[in-house]
Order: sequence, then C-alpha cells, then structure tokens
Amino acid sequence: MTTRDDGELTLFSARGSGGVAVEAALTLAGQPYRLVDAYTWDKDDPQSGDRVLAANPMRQVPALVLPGGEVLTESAAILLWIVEAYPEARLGPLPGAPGRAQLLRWVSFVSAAIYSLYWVKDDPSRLVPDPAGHEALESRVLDRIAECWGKMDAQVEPAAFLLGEAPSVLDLYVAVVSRFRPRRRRFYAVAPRMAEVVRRVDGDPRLAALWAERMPFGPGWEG
Ligand SMILES: N[C@@H](CCC(=O)N[C@@H](CS)C(=O)NCC(=O)O)C(=O)O
Repeated sequence: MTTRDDGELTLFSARGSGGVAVEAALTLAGQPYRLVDAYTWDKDDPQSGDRVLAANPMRQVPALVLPGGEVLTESAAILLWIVEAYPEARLGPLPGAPGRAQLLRWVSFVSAAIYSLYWVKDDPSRLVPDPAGHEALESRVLDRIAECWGKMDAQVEPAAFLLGEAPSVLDLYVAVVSRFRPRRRRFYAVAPRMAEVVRRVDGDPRLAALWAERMPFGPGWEG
C-alpha cells in the first residue's frame, strides 16, 4: 500500500520532456508541486541540467522528491506511484483491479522499449564515436521507436482511452512520449488506434493550460 504524506512534492522536470507526463498526472490528481526545471539536454547551459543531480545521479528528468525526502526517479515508477498515492483521482487501476496487469505492462513497455532509446537518439556519440555513423543510427532508432508504437497499437484494446472509458497515467505517458521524434504524424500512421486516444488527451480541458505552458501545440508540432 502506497502511503502519502501531504507535504510538498518537488518535481524536477523540463518543458518538452517526459516529465510533462508526470506534471499532467499531478495536475489531474489536483496535487500541487514545486517545479524545478532542469534542461538536461541543453549543452549551452549545463548548469540547468545539473540541477537534477540533487535528486538523480543519472542526470535525467523526471525525478520526484517526496515530502519526507525520499526520491523517486524513472517516469514509469513515478506515474505508477501517483496512481496509488491519489486513488481518488482514478488515474489507473489499483493493485488487484481489472486492467492493472495491462497498466503495468504498457507503462513498462513505453519506458523500457521506447523512452530509453532517446539516451542514444539524442546523442549518438554516446555509442558511436564516429560522426559518420550518427545519421544512420538516429534513423534506425527512430524506425525502432515507430515499430514499437505499431506493435503496441496492435495489442492494446482501447475504449475511449487505453484502459477503458477514463484517462489513466498510461494515456498521459503515451500522449507525451509520442510527441518526441519521430513525432506525431508518424505515430498516427503506425498507431492509428492510439492516435484517437492521444488526441483525446491533447484536448482534455483540464490539461489545456499545462500543454500551453509546458508542451505547446506550436506550428509543425506534429512533425
Ligand atoms: N528512464 C528515464 C529516462 C528519462 C530521460 O531520458 N529523460 C530525458 C529528458 S526527456 C533526459 O533527462 N535526458 C538526459 C540524458 O539522458 O542525458 C525515465 O523514464 O525517467
């Protein structure tokens, strides 16, 4: 059983990052949080990204610091924690409830099969020292991401949302991560059933201010 202390949460995140899925979940839960932006990928401002080192030696956002000082890293773990910590928000099936296994399955899949690939996509020199190989590596990583979205789309059984008639953290996670490259236009093509779902999440009026501030639908946002 997840216990909750109603003191202040601190969330290390960044505009346009996977941390925005956590921001969306806390927004739907009606839970205020102190936000610390850390642009971990900004080579021109390394001090910005370094801020998250206070919570995550992996130098990645998101990281959530609970009121007692306990640290949660990993977007999947944070989103699943939110489901249990704010059960009244109904952001996903609780342990033992129907749909719980699929929540665990697909949140883990988005994290492990897709989100983790951005570590190399965003900086191919991490695995391939020769710049001559970077373009091909990036292109293959994007193909793999599209393939993973397609395989997921073929196996989920969405209603209005991926796990039923109400949005869950899984919908928020997919809506945010599918906005990374290869971006939404390709996502819609390979994952037509999830395309309907993410459009519903994009249009949720409770999230309109958050999207505008943290992940705007600017010109060309779909790719
Ligand atoms: N496994 C981590 C991945 C987080 C992640 O890749 N965050 C990106 C921002 S969207 C980041 O901070 N990247 C910087 C880096 O990997 O060096 C999670 O799911 O939270």
